[in-house]
Amino acid sequence: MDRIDFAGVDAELSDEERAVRESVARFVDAEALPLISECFAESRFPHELVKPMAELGLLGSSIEGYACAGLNAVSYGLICQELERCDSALRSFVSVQSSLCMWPIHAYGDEAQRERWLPAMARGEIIGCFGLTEAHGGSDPLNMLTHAKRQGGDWILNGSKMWITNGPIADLAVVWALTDEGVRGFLVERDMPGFSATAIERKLSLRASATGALFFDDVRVPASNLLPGTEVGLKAPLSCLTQARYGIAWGVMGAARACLDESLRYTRERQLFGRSLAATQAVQIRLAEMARKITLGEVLALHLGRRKDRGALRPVEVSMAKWNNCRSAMEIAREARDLLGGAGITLEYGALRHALNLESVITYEGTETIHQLSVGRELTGLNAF
Ligand code: TGC
Ligand code: FAD
Repeated sequence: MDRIDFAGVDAELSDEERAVRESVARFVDAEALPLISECFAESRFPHELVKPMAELGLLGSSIEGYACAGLNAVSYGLICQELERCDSALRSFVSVQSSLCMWPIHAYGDEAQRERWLPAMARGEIIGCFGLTEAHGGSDPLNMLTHAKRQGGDWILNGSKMWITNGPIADLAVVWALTDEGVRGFLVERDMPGFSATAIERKLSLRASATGALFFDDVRVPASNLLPGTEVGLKAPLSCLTQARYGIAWGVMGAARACLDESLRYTRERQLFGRSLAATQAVQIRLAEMARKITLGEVLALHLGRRKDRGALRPVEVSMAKWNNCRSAMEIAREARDLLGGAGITLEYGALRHALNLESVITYEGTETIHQLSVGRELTGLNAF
């Protein structure tokens, strides 16, 4: 079969959504997949892909105006899925740029901030990062130490952020800091005195993504760089996370698809005990299990996308999908690695690279436990955090 589709997901897409998916798929096959193993091996972010991604309209794709594509939520999900079919690092880059930087500037920024940043970010000329997590515990962001104090019309920012995707390559950081009024969002520019970023080296996961730490040492941030529309508190950063987590629910199904496709190719060709490995009952059951998880995950992602486009999506639904789809993708990637035998431990195949990446994906944007506890809170009405 051409494209695995046991629930008729393809037929539920509009022509425009299918066209978006096909154009991203062509880019991934022609330009991204040929680079990715080397980037992973060398721990290098493929910077040369930023411009082509921007030209395809993949940055801030859900935003109307400001040189953005104005696509719907399902199209954004399909973009994430195709990019993560290549590597979680590419989807991470787009998640952060689109959902965690451009989205809050659009939702909570003033018109001058939107005009200044969004078109340049859509063109890939400005790269953004999102600083919420701190070294002493990311699951509980309200526990943050980074703070901003008013001085005249400006703000003086001190503290640090850890595990920041795009941190070492970003021109702009959306930084969440404690103020006397509560948590607020600031736009911190790379060349502001006192701001620095370092790369986190020797990662075993997301090696093709640039991850770093951000440091703020008496950084003077003008009032014009405060996001004025944010309500004070965690609500604004959590609402950004809802956007990105939704994209992850789609994205990881791309990694899972890549693993199933590779397993199918390999087990069909591999001859053991006088027949193709794929002709054994045990292997077919394992492949069918992988297809079952992808089918359920994609149906859930599509359903959420339609609800998002209607404005009906609730954060707890996104928690359920992020948890379910990351767990399924991780199980599929590990299963695929095993089906490849010894060959599965090399970079000639994608399964272990995806499995290693998914260790980060199941942790960032709220660990699996955090999403389970959000679902538990909805079920019981009791807050266990
Ligand atoms: P809680 O009481 O739940 O909520 C406070 C207020 O916020 C509202 N809210 C949300 N609004 C929009 N979207 C959401 N997802 C929301 N979740 C909550 C909520 O309604 C409430 O509003 P109000 O009016 O009632 O005050 O807040 P809490 O402090 O109890 O939150 C607990 C918890 C654990 C859920 C939260 O702290 C959390 O999500 N922790 C995990 C942190 C996290 O996910 N960090 C991610 C950092 S960024 C990242 O990892 C990027 S990686 C990207 C990549 O490379 O792809
Ligand atoms: P902790 O919060 O210390 O959690 C440790 C363990 O405790 C986990 O298993 C967790 O599930 C568990 N746990 C926590 N609370 C409870 C509880 N109440 N009950 C039971 N178990 C619990 N952050 C950003 O702000 N921006 C980024 O761009 C970004 N990019 C990232 C990229 C990568 C590659 C990685 C790995 C992380 C990134 N993060 C980013 C940080 C990420 O969001 C955090 O790692 C994540 O939120 C978890 O925080 P932590 O690592 O401090 O783990």
